[in-house]
Amino acid sequence: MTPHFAALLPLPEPEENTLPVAESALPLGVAIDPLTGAVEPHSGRYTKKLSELREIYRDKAAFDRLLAKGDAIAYEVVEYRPPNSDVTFGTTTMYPGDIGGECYMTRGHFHVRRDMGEVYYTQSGEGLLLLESRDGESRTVEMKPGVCAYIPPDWGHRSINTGSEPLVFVWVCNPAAGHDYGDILSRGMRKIVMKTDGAPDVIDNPAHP
Ligand code: PAN
Ligand code: ZN
Repeated sequence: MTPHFAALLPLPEPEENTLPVAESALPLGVAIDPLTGAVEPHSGRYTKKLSELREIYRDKAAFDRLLAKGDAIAYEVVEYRPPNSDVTFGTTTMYPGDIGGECYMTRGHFHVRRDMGEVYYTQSGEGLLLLESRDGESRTVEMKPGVCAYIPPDWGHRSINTGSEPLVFVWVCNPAAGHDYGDILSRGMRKIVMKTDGAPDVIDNPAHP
Protein backbone atom coordinates (compact mmCIF):
# COMPACT_ATOMS: atom_id res chain seq x y z
CA MET A 1 0.00 0.00 0.00
CA THR A 2 1.29 3.49 -0.82
CA PRO A 3 1.62 5.52 2.37
CA HIS A 4 -0.28 8.80 2.52
CA PHE A 5 2.10 11.58 1.46
CA ALA A 6 1.64 13.41 4.75
CA ALA A 7 3.20 10.48 6.59
CA LEU A 8 6.52 11.73 5.22
CA LEU A 9 6.17 15.21 6.73
CA PRO A 10 7.51 16.04 10.20
CA LEU A 11 4.73 15.83 12.76
CA PRO A 12 4.10 18.42 15.51
CA GLU A 13 4.98 17.54 19.08
CA PRO A 14 2.35 15.37 20.80
CA GLU A 15 -0.17 17.23 22.92
CA GLU A 16 0.53 17.60 26.61
CA ASN A 17 -3.01 16.90 27.71
CA THR A 18 -3.87 13.64 25.97
CA LEU A 19 -6.93 12.37 27.78
CA PRO A 20 -7.02 8.91 29.40
CA VAL A 21 -8.74 5.91 27.84
CA ALA A 22 -11.71 4.01 29.26
CA GLU A 23 -10.94 0.82 31.18
CA SER A 24 -13.20 -1.47 29.19
CA ALA A 25 -13.13 -2.18 25.47
CA LEU A 26 -16.57 -3.85 25.54
CA PRO A 27 -19.63 -2.56 23.68
CA LEU A 28 -21.83 -0.20 25.65
CA GLY A 29 -24.32 2.63 25.38
CA VAL A 30 -23.08 6.04 26.41
CA ALA A 31 -25.68 8.56 27.57
CA ILE A 32 -25.32 12.07 26.19
CA ASP A 33 -27.36 14.96 27.52
CA PRO A 34 -28.16 17.15 24.52
CA LEU A 35 -28.57 20.29 26.64
CA THR A 36 -25.54 20.05 28.91
CA GLY A 37 -23.19 17.83 26.90
CA ALA A 38 -22.79 15.46 29.88
CA VAL A 39 -21.36 12.09 28.78
CA GLU A 40 -21.82 9.02 31.02
CA PRO A 41 -19.68 7.07 31.33
CA HIS A 42 -16.76 9.19 30.19
CA SER A 43 -13.04 8.57 30.26
CA GLY A 44 -11.74 12.13 30.28
CA ARG A 45 -12.66 15.78 30.19
CA TYR A 46 -11.19 19.26 30.18
CA THR A 47 -12.38 22.83 30.35
CA LYS A 48 -11.06 25.92 28.59
CA LYS A 49 -11.34 29.10 30.56
CA LEU A 50 -11.43 32.54 29.02
CA SER A 51 -7.95 33.33 30.33
CA GLU A 52 -6.50 30.49 28.23
CA LEU A 53 -7.92 31.89 25.02
CA ARG A 54 -6.59 35.46 24.82
CA GLU A 55 -4.53 34.75 21.71
CA ILE A 56 -7.47 33.76 19.54
CA TYR A 57 -9.50 36.97 19.86
CA ARG A 58 -8.82 40.14 17.91
CA ASP A 59 -9.86 42.82 20.37
CA LYS A 60 -7.44 42.42 23.27
CA ALA A 61 -8.78 45.48 25.12
CA ALA A 62 -12.32 44.08 25.04
CA PHE A 63 -10.91 40.70 26.07
CA ASP A 64 -9.11 42.18 29.08
CA ARG A 65 -12.20 44.13 30.14
CA LEU A 66 -14.28 40.95 30.08
CA LEU A 67 -11.65 38.88 31.86
CA ALA A 68 -11.44 41.50 34.62
CA LYS A 69 -15.05 40.64 35.46
CA GLY A 70 -14.16 36.98 36.03
CA ASP A 71 -12.46 34.01 34.42
CA ALA A 72 -15.48 32.06 33.16
CA ILE A 73 -15.41 28.66 31.47
CA ALA A 74 -15.70 29.25 27.72
CA TYR A 75 -16.06 25.63 26.66
CA GLU A 76 -15.82 22.07 27.94
CA VAL A 77 -14.91 18.79 26.25
CA VAL A 78 -15.99 15.40 27.61
CA GLU A 79 -14.84 12.21 25.93
CA TYR A 80 -15.45 8.49 25.81
CA ARG A 81 -12.23 7.01 24.44
CA PRO A 82 -12.25 3.21 24.27
CA PRO A 83 -8.88 1.45 24.48
CA ASN A 84 -7.39 0.04 21.27
CA SER A 85 -10.05 1.52 19.03
CA ASP A 86 -10.17 3.46 15.79
CA VAL A 87 -13.03 5.62 17.05
CA THR A 88 -13.43 7.99 19.93
CA PHE A 89 -16.28 10.37 20.61
CA GLY A 90 -17.46 12.98 23.02
CA THR A 91 -19.10 16.36 23.33
CA THR A 92 -18.07 19.95 23.23
CA THR A 93 -20.24 22.45 25.11
CA MET A 94 -19.61 26.07 24.25
CA TYR A 95 -21.05 28.91 26.26
CA PRO A 96 -22.47 31.93 24.43
CA GLY A 97 -20.84 35.32 24.28
CA ASP A 98 -18.68 37.63 22.26
CA ILE A 99 -15.54 39.67 22.68
CA GLY A 100 -15.79 43.03 20.99
CA GLY A 101 -18.43 41.48 18.72
CA GLU A 102 -16.37 38.39 17.85
CA CYS A 103 -18.41 35.31 18.77
CA TYR A 104 -17.04 32.81 21.29
CA MET A 105 -15.11 30.08 19.52
CA THR A 106 -12.86 27.08 20.01
CA ARG A 107 -9.10 27.33 19.45
CA GLY A 108 -9.43 25.61 16.07
CA HIS A 109 -7.01 23.04 14.70
CA PHE A 110 -5.89 20.78 11.91
CA HIS A 111 -5.48 17.11 12.68
CA VAL A 112 -1.91 15.91 12.99
CA ARG A 113 -2.92 12.97 10.82
CA ARG A 114 -3.74 14.58 7.50
CA ASP A 115 -5.70 11.54 6.39
CA MET A 116 -8.26 11.71 9.21
CA GLY A 117 -11.49 13.71 9.18
CA GLU A 118 -14.24 14.03 11.75
CA VAL A 119 -17.98 14.53 12.17
CA TYR A 120 -19.76 17.03 14.40
CA TYR A 121 -23.41 16.35 15.21
CA THR A 122 -25.12 19.31 16.85
CA GLN A 123 -27.41 18.55 19.76
CA SER A 124 -28.54 22.00 20.88
CA GLY A 125 -27.87 25.65 20.35
CA GLU A 126 -26.76 27.33 17.17
CA GLY A 127 -23.43 28.03 15.64
CA LEU A 128 -21.15 27.91 12.66
CA LEU A 129 -18.42 25.46 11.85
CA LEU A 130 -15.67 27.36 10.10
CA LEU A 131 -13.43 25.22 7.89
CA GLU A 132 -10.29 26.05 5.99
CA SER A 133 -8.34 23.88 3.57
CA ARG A 134 -4.55 23.88 3.41
CA ASP A 135 -4.66 25.84 0.18
CA GLY A 136 -6.80 28.57 1.68
CA GLU A 137 -10.37 27.73 0.74
CA SER A 138 -12.89 28.70 3.44
CA ARG A 139 -16.24 27.05 4.06
CA THR A 140 -18.88 27.27 6.76
CA VAL A 141 -21.44 24.69 7.82
CA GLU A 142 -24.38 25.74 9.91
CA MET A 143 -24.49 24.03 13.30
CA LYS A 144 -28.01 23.40 14.53
CA PRO A 145 -29.81 20.42 16.08
CA GLY A 146 -30.15 17.61 13.58
CA VAL A 147 -27.26 18.67 11.34
CA CYS A 148 -24.24 16.42 11.15
CA ALA A 149 -21.28 18.32 9.76
CA TYR A 150 -18.63 16.43 7.83
CA ILE A 151 -15.05 17.64 8.26
CA PRO A 152 -12.89 16.21 5.47
CA PRO A 153 -9.30 15.14 6.18
CA ASP A 154 -6.84 18.04 6.30
CA TRP A 155 -9.35 20.83 6.74
CA GLY A 156 -8.78 23.10 9.71
CA HIS A 157 -11.90 23.48 11.82
CA ARG A 158 -13.19 25.84 14.50
CA SER A 159 -16.66 25.95 16.08
CA ILE A 160 -18.33 29.24 16.83
CA ASN A 161 -21.31 29.79 19.10
CA THR A 162 -23.46 32.37 17.30
CA GLY A 163 -26.51 31.98 19.54
CA SER A 164 -27.53 32.99 23.04
CA GLU A 165 -27.66 29.45 24.50
CA PRO A 166 -24.94 26.84 24.97
CA LEU A 167 -23.91 25.13 21.74
CA VAL A 168 -23.59 21.37 22.33
CA PHE A 169 -22.27 18.98 19.72
CA VAL A 170 -21.08 15.39 19.56
CA TRP A 171 -17.83 14.78 17.69
CA VAL A 172 -16.52 11.46 16.44
CA CYS A 173 -13.05 10.81 15.08
CA ASN A 174 -10.08 8.47 15.17
CA PRO A 175 -8.15 8.93 18.44
CA ALA A 176 -4.93 8.86 16.42
CA ALA A 177 -6.01 12.02 14.54
CA GLY A 178 -4.32 14.35 17.07
CA HIS A 179 -4.60 18.14 17.26
CA ASP A 180 -2.26 20.56 15.56
CA TYR A 181 -3.05 24.02 16.96
CA GLY A 182 0.06 25.78 15.68
CA ASP A 183 -1.03 27.20 12.33
CA ILE A 184 -4.35 28.60 13.45
CA LEU A 185 -2.94 29.96 16.69
CA SER A 186 -0.16 31.84 14.93
CA ARG A 187 -2.02 33.08 11.83
CA GLY A 188 -5.70 32.92 12.76
CA MET A 189 -8.23 31.74 10.21
CA ARG A 190 -9.03 33.59 7.01
CA LYS A 191 -12.57 34.29 8.19
CA ILE A 192 -13.91 35.54 11.49
CA VAL A 193 -17.48 35.62 12.78
CA MET A 194 -18.71 38.93 14.14
CA LYS A 195 -22.07 39.78 15.61
CA THR A 196 -23.53 43.00 14.26
CA ASP A 197 -26.97 43.93 15.59
CA GLY A 198 -27.29 40.43 17.04
CA ALA A 199 -26.83 38.62 13.71
CA PRO A 200 -23.62 36.70 12.92
CA ASP A 201 -21.59 37.81 9.92
CA VAL A 202 -18.74 35.83 8.38
CA ILE A 203 -16.14 38.36 7.26
CA ASP A 204 -12.54 38.36 6.07
CA ASN A 205 -10.05 38.41 8.92
CA PRO A 206 -8.15 41.67 8.42
CA ALA A 207 -5.28 40.33 10.52
CA HIS A 208 -4.69 37.21 8.42
CA PRO A 209 -1.32 37.41 6.66
C1 PAN B 1 -13.07 18.49 18.92
C2 PAN B 1 -12.38 19.77 19.45
C3 PAN B 1 -13.15 20.49 20.53
C4 PAN B 1 -12.42 21.72 21.07
O1 PAN B 1 -13.10 17.52 19.90
O2 PAN B 1 -11.10 19.41 19.92
O3 PAN B 1 -14.38 20.92 20.01
O4 PAN B 1 -11.89 22.49 20.03
P1 PAN B 1 -10.34 22.85 19.98
O5 PAN B 1 -9.62 21.55 20.18
O6 PAN B 1 -10.12 23.42 18.61
O7 PAN B 1 -10.08 23.80 21.09
C5 PAN B 1 -12.26 18.03 17.70
O8 PAN B 1 -12.37 18.62 16.65
N1 PAN B 1 -11.42 17.02 17.87
O9 PAN B 1 -10.66 16.59 16.86
ZN1 ZN C 1 -10.85 17.95 15.19
